[in-house]
Amino acid sequence: MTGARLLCETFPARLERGAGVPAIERLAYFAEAATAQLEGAKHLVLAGAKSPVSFFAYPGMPSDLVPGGCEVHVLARHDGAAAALRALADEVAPGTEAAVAAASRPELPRGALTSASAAQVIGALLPERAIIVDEANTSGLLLPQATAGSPAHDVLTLTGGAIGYGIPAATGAAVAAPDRPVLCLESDGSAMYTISGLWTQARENLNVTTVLYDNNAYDILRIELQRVGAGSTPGPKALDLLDLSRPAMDFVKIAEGMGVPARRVGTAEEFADALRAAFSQDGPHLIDAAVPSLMG
Ligand SMILES: Cc1ncc(C[n+]2csc(CCOP(=O)(O)OP(=O)(O)O)c2C)c(N)n1
Repeated sequence: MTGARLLCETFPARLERGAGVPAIERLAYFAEAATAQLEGAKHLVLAGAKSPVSFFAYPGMPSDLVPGGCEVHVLARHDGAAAALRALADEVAPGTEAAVAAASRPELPRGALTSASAAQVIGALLPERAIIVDEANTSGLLLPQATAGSPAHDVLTLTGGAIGYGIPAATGAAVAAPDRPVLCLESDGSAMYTISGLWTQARENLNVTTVLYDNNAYDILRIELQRVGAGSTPGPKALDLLDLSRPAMDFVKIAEGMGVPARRVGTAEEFADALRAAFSQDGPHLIDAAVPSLMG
């Protein structure tokens, strides 16, 4: 199948990936990046996916991400998508297997904890057969590269835009797969929607490690506010709406108050220590990861 590429939606419900698994590119969240990924495509074959549109509508930019002149073909709706793809592959490239990702892990970084160094630590330490629930939002942008060659794992993401999915989904995953480590990557604003799920994790002694990306902000909304062209310098009222530091939330106390052991980390080394410890002990843990906002 010369020139064919496998892409999945930006927010797939579940994606298997990692060493030994066919490497499937995720369509990028930001419209410009997604447009670059799709540039030059002559045919877009949809199997269980809808034709891609950008998450936000930006003035003067098309929301439809299909490049001009590209023909869209609906191969299958959700049901039967895998079988339809297999049949298509057998038809156009019989006997060919998809290339799989090679095993490789990032070096453990040192120094300040940022979303980039946190991603490297996760890629370096991810256990076998982990289930990652990804609601890291802006703090998770570099995660796909850092974990591409980690041991095979599943990634669960929210499929729409309603935040607060991460803690309950991780709780459910741990109930459904008690023999697998669950890593919940959760940003502070989203965590607050469903934080009570931590209590369920403690009560049921579930193997969930929550990394709480504590950037004190609704950071993606700060970024999108700039990108939609709502003014290059938003006023103090607009900025205050997107600030989570007044008062600052103490996620260590919140977690401990619900029976989940917790620790705050501010360097890559401390984060690696805390992650190792959490993976090696039964039951839920929360790591309050102090990371800077991407907006500075
Ligand atoms: C249920 C619901 N309420 C509100 C929103 C609007 N919203 C979109 S992103 C976001 C903030 C996300 O902030 P956070 O989880 O801290 O992640 P960050 O952007 O800082 O990485 C909000 C409030 C939403 N998508 N869903």
